[in-house]
Amino acid sequence: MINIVSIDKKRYTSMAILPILKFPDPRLHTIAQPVTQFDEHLQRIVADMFETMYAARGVGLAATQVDIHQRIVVIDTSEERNAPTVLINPEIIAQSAEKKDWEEGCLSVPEVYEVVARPERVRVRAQDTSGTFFEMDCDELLAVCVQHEIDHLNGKVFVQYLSNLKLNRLKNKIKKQQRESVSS
Ligand code: GNR
Ligand code: NI
Repeated sequence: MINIVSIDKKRYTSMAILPILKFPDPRLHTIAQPVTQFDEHLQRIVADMFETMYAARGVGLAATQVDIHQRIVVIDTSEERNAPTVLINPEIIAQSAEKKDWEEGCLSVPEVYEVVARPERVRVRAQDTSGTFFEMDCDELLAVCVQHEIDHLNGKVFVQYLSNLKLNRLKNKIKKQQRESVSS
């Protein structure tokens, strides 16, 4: 007898932890394309992105970071890690004039934490996995995270907000670490 249930399980329910691109990988500077197909393939990408984000203990992940250049973001800023949020084709439609400093980190720039000033509050418009539009008001870490992730979709990594001096120091430090890890 052919077991259709197990075939379905294989095709639709197994998730995967995807490799995360690391700065200064040039693919991190790709501008992601809008999502136009709200299908099973999209749901698979979203499920894999959640698994990857939770495994890496991140509060957000942009598809760019896993070398998928479509406008897809997953976020969970909850303490309990039980508030998964998907943003497809996200856009900031309003932002506060007030800015706030926040110490940011990034799964694509491991062990680097630097302060970035961004609008304190933003209103974001996005689609869910079925293509339905919604809007969300964000403050605190969620506001920081949404802006950080939309930057990724536009090919921007948070360290690009640093002064040239700091960014060059960081690039040299990463090069040195890479030389050391090759020679050891
Ligand atoms: O896990 C993450 N933490 C974080 C902390 C402060 C500001 C932004 C972030 S996002 C980051 C995950 C990540 O790299 N998303 O792109
Ligand atoms: Ni990041």
